[in-house]
Amino acid sequence: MGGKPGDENSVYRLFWDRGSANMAPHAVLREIGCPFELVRVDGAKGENRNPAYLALNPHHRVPTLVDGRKVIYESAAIVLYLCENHPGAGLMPAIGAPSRHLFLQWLFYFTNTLQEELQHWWHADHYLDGEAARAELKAIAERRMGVMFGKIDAGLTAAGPYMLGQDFSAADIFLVMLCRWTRGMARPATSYPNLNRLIGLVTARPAWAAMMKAEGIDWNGPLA
Ligand SMILES: N[C@@H](CCC(=O)N[C@@H](CS)C(=O)NCC(=O)O)C(=O)O
Repeated sequence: MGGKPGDENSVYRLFWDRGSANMAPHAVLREIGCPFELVRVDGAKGENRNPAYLALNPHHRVPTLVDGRKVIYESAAIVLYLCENHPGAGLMPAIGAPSRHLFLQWLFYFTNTLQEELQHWWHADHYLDGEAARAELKAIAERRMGVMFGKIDAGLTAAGPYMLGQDFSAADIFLVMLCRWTRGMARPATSYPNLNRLIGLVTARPAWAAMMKAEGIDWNGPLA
């Protein structure tokens, strides 16, 4: 363990910040059970804009995964990459498997639709000037997420308990990461019964619990 980026023999290094988009890749690494190192990038201290980090990820966001000479960012891409590298972990249906298309559908939906609304809610200041406009954007995002969660919950009634029915996958981990980010909303994801059941199943997994412990967070932690 302990190789540097660029060292072909190094283990995975996940650059992370507490409770951020690294949660899903982090939990996936723990599900896989492979060796990895965590490198904290404390956004509150501006460490995501340090030159060394910007050399890895010029977008100054977490997470970033370093795998030998390869550097990859975007949480859903990292999840997919890890699942592909470790097919034996069974976190993603194989190419040609009956539910492969649904895995891809949900992972992409979560990252480019639901996660985008969460960006509006958490970071309205990135989009608009003025408190009133930001409050309006947050309210619209929350309303739109309510519709999305309602549909996801209804789908889970018809075919749950996981997004792929009986089969747990990394898409569930990704969804539950996003669900935690709703904890400050009037109607958090936990208020949808089938979604809440899925959250319970995922958060009970040792890998999820270990990820939360390592990041020093709990489900209802402060909205920081
Ligand atoms: N689409 C990206 C979003 C990552 C993201 O927004 N990360 C936030 C923390 S959750 C961040 O690093 N923000 C710091 C910044 O934008 O400077 C992903 O899923 O990896």
